[in-house]
Amino acid sequence: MTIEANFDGLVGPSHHYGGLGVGNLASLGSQNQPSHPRAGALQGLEKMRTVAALGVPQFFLPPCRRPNIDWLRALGFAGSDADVLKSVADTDIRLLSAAWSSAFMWTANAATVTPSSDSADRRLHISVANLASNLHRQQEADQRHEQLAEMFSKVPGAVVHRALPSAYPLRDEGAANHMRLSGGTGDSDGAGQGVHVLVDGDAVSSGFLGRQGRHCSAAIARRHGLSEDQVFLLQQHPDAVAAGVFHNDVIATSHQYLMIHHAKAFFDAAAELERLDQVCRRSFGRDLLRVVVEESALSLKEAVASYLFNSQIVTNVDGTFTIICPENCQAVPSAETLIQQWIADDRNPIADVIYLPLDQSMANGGGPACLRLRIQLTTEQLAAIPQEYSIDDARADRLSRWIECWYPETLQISDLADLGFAEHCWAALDDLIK
Ligand code: SUG
Repeated sequence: MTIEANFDGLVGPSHHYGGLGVGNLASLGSQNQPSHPRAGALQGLEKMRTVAALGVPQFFLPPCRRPNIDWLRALGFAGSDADVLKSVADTDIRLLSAAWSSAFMWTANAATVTPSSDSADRRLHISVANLASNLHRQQEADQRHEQLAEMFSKVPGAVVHRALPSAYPLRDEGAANHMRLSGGTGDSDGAGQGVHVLVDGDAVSSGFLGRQGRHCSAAIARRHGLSEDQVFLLQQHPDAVAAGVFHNDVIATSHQYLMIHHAKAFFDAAAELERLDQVCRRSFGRDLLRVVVEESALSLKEAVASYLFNSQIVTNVDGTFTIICPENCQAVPSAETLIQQWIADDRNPIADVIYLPLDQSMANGGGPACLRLRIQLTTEQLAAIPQEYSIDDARADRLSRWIECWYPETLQISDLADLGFAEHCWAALDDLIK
């Protein structure tokens, strides 16, 4: 029996809008706007509560330590901590923003996962992402490895791999470019193995390349012991990348045997998608329900504006699915129409929709699915995750009090030069992890 658990990143106290996300239109559009860290963290927590209330195991990952003064020192800034902050603020505001980044909150980018049921050695493989495309995100890899290695240290069969070398052809954005398809929750440790789709951005011939390299996809599949016929290496459509689709999870989604993707999600993939349908049928003894959304039903522009594909799909206790959508979907009529069509369609397991306000994350290009990493675990593995990271009402209440106590209501980039605020953020983390 395999159970899907969700691991969400807590939004950090220095959540702000630095305009740093490569190819990410929302991030670029919000640059230098005041942010609301307290509201952002409470919105993320509310999503965790919602998922837990549906009966899905929910965990949180604590924020990374920011500002990252060591990183700034490695870039040549010297003196006391106050000197370092002042000179970076005077020299390059983007570096200051990067050192304070709260982008670790989007844990879909933290790692790629292969459950024990799918790997040749029957181990649970977790590969931390190098996030090499972005100045502000590459710093996450080491701290994330430490965090996940500790969290999974007692989990039977788990191996947490270090990030791939930080080279551009190996750029890796984790599960945001990975879809694991399976026959259903209960059957993946038996006959039916998961089928894995890894999507890279190497098909773009000029300008900005997508954030995942094909070499990365192939390396992850090898390292995780996936057999060739279980793996599909697809490419993002260049038109989608140009329209602001900086990760596959902005244009495609999947949960178990349901895969929903835009007609322009993949480049030159008709034959591979046909093979995918056949391999899934063979692997899990049922058809993959592949729903293709045509441009006439939802344009690429509307897909990016609504973030419909970044909705989070979870299994309800009765086996039906709930789709958790960002409120933006309600403002885009064609997205709303599609959601209602899926719910009304008897073949589609989506039975319900929940809309969540996530405007603080959304303004930086992060929807519900960006905020979580899915890990499929056996019951034995699930029981070995330290309980202090598990979300139930009591823990959510405690986290909510911690956020109210430590997080500023409003933050401007100019506040990031202040050593007092840096010390406040470090103390907040010490208070959480003590
Ligand atoms: O990497 N935004 C993130 C959003 C990540 C969304 N994740 C998924 N689609 N899975 C990014 O672009 C903005 C930070 C800033 O501009 O301050 C940022 O990093």
